[in-house]
Amino acid sequence: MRKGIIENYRAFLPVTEATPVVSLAEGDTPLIEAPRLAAWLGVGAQLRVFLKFEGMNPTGSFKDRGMTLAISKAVEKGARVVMCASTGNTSAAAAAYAARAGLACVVLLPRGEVALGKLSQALIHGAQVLGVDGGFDEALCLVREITGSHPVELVNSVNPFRIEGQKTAAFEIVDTLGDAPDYHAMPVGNAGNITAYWKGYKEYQSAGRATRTPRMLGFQAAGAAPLVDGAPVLSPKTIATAIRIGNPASWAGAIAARDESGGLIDKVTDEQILEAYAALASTEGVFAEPACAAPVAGLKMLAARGFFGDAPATVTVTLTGHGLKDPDRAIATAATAIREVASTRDAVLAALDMSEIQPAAAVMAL
Ligand code: AN7
Repeated sequence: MRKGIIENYRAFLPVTEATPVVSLAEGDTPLIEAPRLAAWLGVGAQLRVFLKFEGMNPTGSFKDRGMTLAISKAVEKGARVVMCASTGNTSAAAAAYAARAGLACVVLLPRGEVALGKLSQALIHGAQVLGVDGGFDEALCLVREITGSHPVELVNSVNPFRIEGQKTAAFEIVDTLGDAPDYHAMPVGNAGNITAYWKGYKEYQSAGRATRTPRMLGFQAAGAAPLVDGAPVLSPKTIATAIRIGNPASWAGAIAARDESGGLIDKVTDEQILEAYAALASTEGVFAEPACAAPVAGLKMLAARGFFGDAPATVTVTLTGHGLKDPDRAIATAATAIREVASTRDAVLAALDMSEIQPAAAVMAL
């Protein structure tokens, strides 16, 4: 039974008996082996690829892991109001967990740049939603300023409890595989999650639950790649709106994860992201939002460079959010579209491409 990440990993988290647990039974997400995607990546012969599908969390993204802890600790200290800036998923999680806890929630979003599903979540959970005339980085600045001078709890990942909760995804991967993978690939925006995974992998190794740690492979969108370019990006641009971030708050954490693990942080274009987004959905039936395709595209790029060599290895990929978050992008990207036909047998058959349809003889006989 899903009990939520605080109950599942209590010994590794900063909670006590006095902490009121606010949970929606997050975590325990599937780790799906993806052989058809591995073949598409060009590494099917030697790499086993596993997808950590974080879209299966209660609000459809990995943010729930950090939010259960951040909101539980906010309630423990007596907070009444929580606040965050967000490219969408953090606001959805904050609004949902605040509703569950009976707290008020305020979210600042970059106006016009948040995927429809995420906006609908913040609104239906009853948050006060403000669309600022600026990007995520400006919104986060405002939130830090306001929470610094008002009795309002900041629940962005600069709140250390968010990172603590998010590290449990690395624990789950090790618990499922029996040890850490050789490589772990993930998208990077504000860089809280790569910081959290690296912390989780290191802690599990120290606790004797894993014999090793993976090389961390982070991927940013080319138009929003400050960690790769080495300087903040003033006007970040990418169709992967979740990671349209120009000045990551956990910059140092991401660099430490990269360097301590012997990994890398690289960038992929929107074109590569969209190709990987469609490939993931069509080869494996896994629907993840565009940002999640950045590491998939990144693995393909590394494979083409011969990065993985010939030795057998295991790579896990975090798919951070569900594809249903951004239905507009799916419809715009899909190779097919809905077509209208009359409701007759002849019209339906005439409209279909029958070349791939080989009906069984018994069905034909009907
Ligand atoms: C699907 O919701 O920053 O590197 O405000 O929604 O930890 O920031 C979301 C980030 C990757 C990047 N994939 O994670 C927000 C927000 C998805 C995301 C990221 C986000 P971080």
